[in-house]
Amino acid sequence: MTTRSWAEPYKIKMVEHLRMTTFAERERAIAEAGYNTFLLRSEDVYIDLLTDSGTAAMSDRQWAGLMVGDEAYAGSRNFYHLEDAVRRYYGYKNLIPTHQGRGAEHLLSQICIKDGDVVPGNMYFTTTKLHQELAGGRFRDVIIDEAHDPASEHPFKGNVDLDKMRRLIEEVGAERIPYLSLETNVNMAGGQPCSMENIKAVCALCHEHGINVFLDATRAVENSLFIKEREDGYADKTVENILLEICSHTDGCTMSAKKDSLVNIGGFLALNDDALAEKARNLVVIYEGLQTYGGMAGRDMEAMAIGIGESVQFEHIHARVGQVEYLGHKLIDAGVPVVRPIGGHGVFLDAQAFLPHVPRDQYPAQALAAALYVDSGVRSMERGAVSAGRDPVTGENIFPKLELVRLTLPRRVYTQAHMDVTIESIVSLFEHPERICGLRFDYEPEHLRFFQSRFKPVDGDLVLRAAKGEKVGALHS
Ligand code: PLI
Repeated sequence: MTTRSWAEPYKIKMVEHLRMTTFAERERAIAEAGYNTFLLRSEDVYIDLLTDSGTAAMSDRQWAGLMVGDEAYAGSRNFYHLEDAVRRYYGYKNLIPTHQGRGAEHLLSQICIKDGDVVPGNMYFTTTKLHQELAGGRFRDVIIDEAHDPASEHPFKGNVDLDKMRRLIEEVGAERIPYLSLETNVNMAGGQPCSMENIKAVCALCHEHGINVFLDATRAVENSLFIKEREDGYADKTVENILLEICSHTDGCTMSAKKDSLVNIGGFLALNDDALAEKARNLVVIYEGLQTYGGMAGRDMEAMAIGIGESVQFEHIHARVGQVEYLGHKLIDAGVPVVRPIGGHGVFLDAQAFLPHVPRDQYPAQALAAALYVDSGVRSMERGAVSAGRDPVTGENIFPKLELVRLTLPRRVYTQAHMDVTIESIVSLFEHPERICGLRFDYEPEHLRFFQSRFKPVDGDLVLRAAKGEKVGALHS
């Protein structure tokens, strides 16, 4: 039997026009942006694969939900809809809404972490780690080694290494570990999932020692699909049930609803423990807003409640991850080095393998992201040494094993033709990598430097030199 194609379970009702730019315009734009794709104006971008955060297209039902926003300062009906949705799909008892994920991370870090504590996690995430450090904690990576190897085909590269966790408990004592931060579909590892078996085992180990486990549930729905597809015994379970099962092993979660939940803004902290939830409610009113809106408008909470319900539908999540896989497998077929297996929210180029002539301290991933933009107007993001920042104690640059460029797919936004244009641009760069030179810092802010840093090419004015006689950026130059 021949394999049949599948297509998206929606059709397009409204379009947003994109501005086409020339090669020369893009060269100028990236120079003005200090070779940092975060500093580009979105109007100068053709296909925006910077992030899947807050960039989803909402459904007609979500837009309709905006119209029933109850903008009362206290006790908005939309808060109760959201609370029902979180209880139904994630299973946690107490909901504390926040303006986005980092608001929830801030609250959790402040109520749980004491000076000198160690907070383990399955690889770091930028904002999560910074909030832990600002609360007096130190982050410790307990992910399996395979997660740091872009070529490893391990199906669950997000898994926690139980031995690393045991050794940490022995080394510092359980009383110095306020919680384990367990990320589903680990972003910095390439959108790699955890298995249910590992989630169960790591939660049992932590609970045995009185350590809480808080999920970073930002991409837990994508993780649930991978469990369904890859783990024995889950093929016949629904994504909805798998998500509930993941959460049932843990004590609460932080959530950036700007990803899985298909909204442009919003987040929450969810906690089973009433006393801890009370502490969080005391803080949310200081930093975010009243405990029934936490920085969101009533209409935003309604859109999120509806988006959560849509996010667990098999047809949706299958098409979402399927589009990422389409992009990834086409690049693999062309021999482009990418993180394997293809993750849930994006394709991650291995910049060290792509640009072997650019040394680590000339930030190959930053340079490759800039060059891709110049070539075709596709915006991607560095996820390597620039994102990792400096060691808070020594002040030295951290050089993580992974030096990646992330091509992140917004949900329900781009077509297969957009993917094909992206693939052609990357393949053309890969055919002549020597055209791309490294970068050096021109300005480096203190925190989360990847957002605002500025760079200069080490080799003259250009990050991407046209090969002699060849017209690069043929798409719209
Ligand atoms: O951007 P926020 O504040 O809503 O969420 C922070 C955040 C927490 N955890 C994880 C795993 C994230 O991926 C995350 C945000 N990610 C962004 C912005 C991204 O581009 O991946």
